[in-house]
Amino acid sequence: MPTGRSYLASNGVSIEPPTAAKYGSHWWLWAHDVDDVVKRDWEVCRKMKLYVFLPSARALGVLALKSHLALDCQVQGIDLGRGDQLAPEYLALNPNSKMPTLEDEGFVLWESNAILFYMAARRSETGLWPSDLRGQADVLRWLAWESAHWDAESCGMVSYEKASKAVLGRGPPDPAFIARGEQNFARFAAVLDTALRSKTWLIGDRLTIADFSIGQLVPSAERMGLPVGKFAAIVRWYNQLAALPAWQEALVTRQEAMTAWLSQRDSFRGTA
Ligand SMILES: N[C@@H](CCC(=O)N[C@@H](CS)C(=O)NCC(=O)O)C(=O)O
Repeated sequence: MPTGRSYLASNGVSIEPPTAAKYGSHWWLWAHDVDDVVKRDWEVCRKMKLYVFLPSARALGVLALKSHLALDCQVQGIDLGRGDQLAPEYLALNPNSKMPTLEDEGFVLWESNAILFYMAARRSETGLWPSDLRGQADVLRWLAWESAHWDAESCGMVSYEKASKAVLGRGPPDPAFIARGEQNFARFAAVLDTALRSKTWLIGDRLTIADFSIGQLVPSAERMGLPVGKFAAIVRWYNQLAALPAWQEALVTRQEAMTAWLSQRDSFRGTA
């Protein structure tokens, strides 16, 4: 609701919205007083905004969840190869100079698992963030496991060495880190596989954000040569996740973005 702060329309005109006191719950009447451009801009301004490098694995889960929940959320692409994450305006949002970052009417959130939680909790009726204590604890267990082990010590470690370093211009892959990531993958993929043998989804028969969080690294793990196919329960579970229309849509978006990014980079380097 516009409550007194001025609003800069796309045509450069500064508008003082009415205060809540003046229009009360009928604040939207004010919108009828302004032209269409301003109305449209006001809607954009009220939307959530998600900053992502679309080709990245960590963009996949948040993009898929956004579509799955039909959230009104603007996607703002950033280019990690060009260093957008180091721009002062971006650093003011995310001092880690990493993506994804979510902005919602002045509230800024980073860490993909926190973003998944925030989105799912806004649509509590979907149950993607469970309402019962044990369900919540179970999801939190898997989100923590994803951050600490699946991402940082295995899938993420290998893909950082094999792919991200090249994107970010951070030198050649380090074989020692790749070997350690591969060893860790064998250990943690076995844990995940065992957990999934007796269940449809990670916490039982309910789809939750734990599935979105852990599933998002599976396609890049395969691309990085990690032996996902050896783990039958992971393959069965991931195929089920990938069959969700929102997941399909996010995969296509990501693939198109990756192709475009690679051809732009190659033509910039004169190798296309
Ligand atoms: N734990 C973080 C990890 C985020 C992350 O590592 N993002 C990478 C994506 S490739 C990034 O933005 N890297 C940019 C950089 O390190 O400069 C999350 O889940 O959001």
